[in-house]
Amino acid sequence: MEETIKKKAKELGVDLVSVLNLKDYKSPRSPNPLRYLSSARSIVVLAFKPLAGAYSYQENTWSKMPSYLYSMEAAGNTAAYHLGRFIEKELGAESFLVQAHRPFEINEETFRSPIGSISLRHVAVQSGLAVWGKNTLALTPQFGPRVMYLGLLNSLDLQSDPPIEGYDPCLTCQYDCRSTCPGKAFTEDGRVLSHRCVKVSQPDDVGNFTRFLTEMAGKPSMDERLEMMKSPRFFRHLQYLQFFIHYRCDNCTRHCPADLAGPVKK
Ligand code: B12
Repeated sequence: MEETIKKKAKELGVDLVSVLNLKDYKSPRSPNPLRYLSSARSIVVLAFKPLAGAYSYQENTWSKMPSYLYSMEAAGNTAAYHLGRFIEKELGAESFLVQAHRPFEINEETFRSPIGSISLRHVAVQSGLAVWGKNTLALTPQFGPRVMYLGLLNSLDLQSDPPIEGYDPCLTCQYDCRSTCPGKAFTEDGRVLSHRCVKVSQPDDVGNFTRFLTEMAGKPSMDERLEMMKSPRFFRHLQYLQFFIHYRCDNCTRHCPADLAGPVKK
């Protein structure tokens, strides 16, 4: 059954696919998966490779996002939806799509450090699709961290794929992702401080828009307030809030040479 699902996933355009039985899923900070699908027993992890244009330059340009998040999210959701329907129609099970990104649940506890319904990095590592990197990303031998993960929780009792062995790209890596992080977001114990990462990587997001509004409210004259509203900064916020997220920093992903490390290549 695992092979049938993987074959179907590949036909639907998925680049990498693996399976994790929920008894092998460990992500202490994440919610209980049964909260999303009461019959859930396994998760199918799907990884999509961005178009080459997303990373063809050393610099991160504003226009990379369609080759990256927008296209992969649209194609990924479509593929995952069809795979979910395949699991339901052909294999008689139930499924739940674990989205790549937003929306995540926002409450008092998580609004400063959001938590996804399922930690896709934990599932990718525990099901042998990737290993943890020093950048806290899930590194695949094929594409390094440059993939987008989605998941399908489902009610089938599938057998987990084994974790990867013999691939530890950070051991010999010359790129110091942690100390060169422009947001100084990495902690000693291997976590990423969300607010520090977001300040640099998503400067147009809602938190920074609030700062913009506070600054504007403090301006003494209407002319100065209007000047702020006619600035590119305001329009960048507006575009971001209309869904067009722009990751202005992605150094830990862009410059990571994990896919060059070998020895596992497919
Ligand atoms: C919320 C979120 C963020 C938040 C918070 C990140 C965080 N601290 O978890 C912010 C906004 C900062 C963020 C930033 C980015 N994100 Co983000 N994010 C998510 C999201 C939606 C949820 C993550 C979550 O639930 N975290 C909370 C819990 C589970 O984390 P945790 O248990 O505390 O684990 C953390 C540490 O303890 C540590 N960790 C845990 N175990 C171990 C073990 C070892 C050995 C090590 C070294 C570390 C480690 O890693 C975790 C990160 O701090 C996921 C999608 C998803 N559903 O998984 C995408 C996701 C993790 N993001 C992703 C990406 C691409 C990014 C960015 C590169 C975006 C960009 N700027 O271009 C940056 C990367 C910053 C970084 N190096 O982490 C990808 C990662 C792909 C990959 N190859 O791993 C994901 C999986 C989205 C996807 N669908 O592909 N993200």
